[in-house]
Amino acid sequence: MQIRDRNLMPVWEKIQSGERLTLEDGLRAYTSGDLIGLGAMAHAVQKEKSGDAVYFVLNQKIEPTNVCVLACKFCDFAARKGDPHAYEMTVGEILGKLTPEIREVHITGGMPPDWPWERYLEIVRSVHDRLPEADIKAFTAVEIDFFHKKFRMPVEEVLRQLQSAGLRTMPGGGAEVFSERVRRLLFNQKIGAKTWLDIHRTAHRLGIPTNSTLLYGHIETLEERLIHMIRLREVQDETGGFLTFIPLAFQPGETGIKPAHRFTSAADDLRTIALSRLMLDNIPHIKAYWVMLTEEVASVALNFGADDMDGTVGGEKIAHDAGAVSPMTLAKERIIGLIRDAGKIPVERDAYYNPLHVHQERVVGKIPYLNSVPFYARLEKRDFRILPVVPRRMGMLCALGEIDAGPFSLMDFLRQEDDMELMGWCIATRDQVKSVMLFSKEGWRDLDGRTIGITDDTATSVHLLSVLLEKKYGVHARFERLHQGVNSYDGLDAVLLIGDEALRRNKHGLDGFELVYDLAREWYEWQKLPFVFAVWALRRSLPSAVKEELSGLVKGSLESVGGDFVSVAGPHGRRIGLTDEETQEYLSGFNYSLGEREREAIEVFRRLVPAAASGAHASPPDREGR
Ligand code: V47
Repeated sequence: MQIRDRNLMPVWEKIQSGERLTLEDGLRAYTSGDLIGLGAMAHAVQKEKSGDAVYFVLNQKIEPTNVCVLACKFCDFAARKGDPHAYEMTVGEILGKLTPEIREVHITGGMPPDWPWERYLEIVRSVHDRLPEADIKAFTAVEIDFFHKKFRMPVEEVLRQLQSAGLRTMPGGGAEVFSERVRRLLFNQKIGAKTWLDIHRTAHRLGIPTNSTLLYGHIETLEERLIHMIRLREVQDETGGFLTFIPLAFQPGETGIKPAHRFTSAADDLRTIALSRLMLDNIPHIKAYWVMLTEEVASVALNFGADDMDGTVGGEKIAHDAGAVSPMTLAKERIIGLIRDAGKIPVERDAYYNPLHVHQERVVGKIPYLNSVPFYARLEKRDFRILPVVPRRMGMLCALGEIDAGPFSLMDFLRQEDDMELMGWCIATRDQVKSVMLFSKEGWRDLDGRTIGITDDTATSVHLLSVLLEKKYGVHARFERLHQGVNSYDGLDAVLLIGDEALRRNKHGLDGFELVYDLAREWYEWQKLPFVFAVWALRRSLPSAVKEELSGLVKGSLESVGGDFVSVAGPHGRRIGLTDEETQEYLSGFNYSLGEREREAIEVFRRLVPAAASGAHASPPDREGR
């Protein structure tokens, strides 16, 4: 790590020890002359979260109208009704912009004085009907507040109706800068920080994940930028519903704000990306929005903390009306090229950041939980590209031939046994696991007929739960997929959580769910066997030299760790709130080598779970969800 500025060292030490950065830390980093050192710190954090992946989506922007009742000083997009450049699109014109490959439709625009509520619902419904596979990311908190006031409906009702029409996520626009001073000077008719944050909280509660933004590079101070980030971080602690943070570089445009007629400098853009990654430790992704940054700066930003390029962004107007010099749309191949040039893996995603396609060879999957860290101690420095991805997605990508090796969830391995071979390592428990937990309001036998929220992240744990319920306790419960990306457990009698989230909740509890069951312990008490959650496997068709190299690296990783788990996994543990002793104890509870007892346990599980025995591509036993 190249850090030349000594002032940055205390900040780096805090990051390594899993401590949060304060406003003072942020200011120290922002004002450091060591841009490269700052970037290296942010890049290290980015790699920890996203490995080598950089995400993009095939998306289309729809701005149904530029007619707007507000007159924000920084906005060159808005028009008054009757202005020569004012436009209002019909539903037919909107649908005409959609092409079949699009996976995300981003709808936002002006707020006209005379559109009825039904017109908005019709837009969302029609887009959803035309492209049911695409996720609709629509309406900023400013627009939601406008609907709430104009149509006299509670915010919750506005969101529920849009959700029923097909809205999946919300964009992060309209946040501007959470500073009363700036608001009064630049956008005094717009909602303030509290309303913006409350609307996002409400969306998260309803199972609508959202994005977040900061408009920087005009009259705001560095302190105001950092306070903005800290306020987002606080809400994220409560809800977990923000998917990404997008620093929007101000485009000066025609009407421009007096003190800022210039574009932001590349150095300021990169610093802001790096600071976003460092301050927002709980927001999974940072977006380098090439439309406002330019392609060149966005590409460099992929080594300064950003792991997301937005997408092809067909039809953007807001930034281009304000003088953005970037192209109107980027071809998919161009985005893939930019990401590769930055030394990263291009990963095509949906609006929830689920990976859909990986445009790279020799990719090794990484389960992004604490219990997998020891496998990667030696792997990260070699030629294999690492893609952190939840177990179920790893299985799906493997089935598409887009991941070559990794610790596969047991169910996924069993379904793909013909193409994959075992490598001799696994993630197996001895008796308890601590990170595959059922949080319940009722005891096991009282769960009959009740509703259990299940994670979409893994099939194995869901099948284990199902076997325990039906075959150990003789009860039948209804499974409902948890909303993706947000912690919302309304209306559920029990919740199955896995990975770091389960570990954290195991330590601190989950409000309202008093009973806590460890599924591996339940299995052990019943079968007197370990439980194998995942097995390392690689594609049979790989050249044997590649297979040997990879096996050697995994073996070397485990050997280098020995039993000293804190040396490699301490920082990860601290970041999720575990002491070093707790991390050591947790990881010592696993057996990483696939022995006789583990193989026997796999066979017992296979016999108990019909979907595993048949090798069929059955889905987990859920009834709802996407
Ligand atoms: O809220 C307006 C900003 C935002 C200018 O959620 C300007 O994935 C720069 O939020 N210069 C809308 N910015 C765009 C937005 C967005 C973009 C891409 C992805 C996502 C997402 C969200 O644009 C507005 C405002 O903050 N804006 N005028 C300007 N002259």
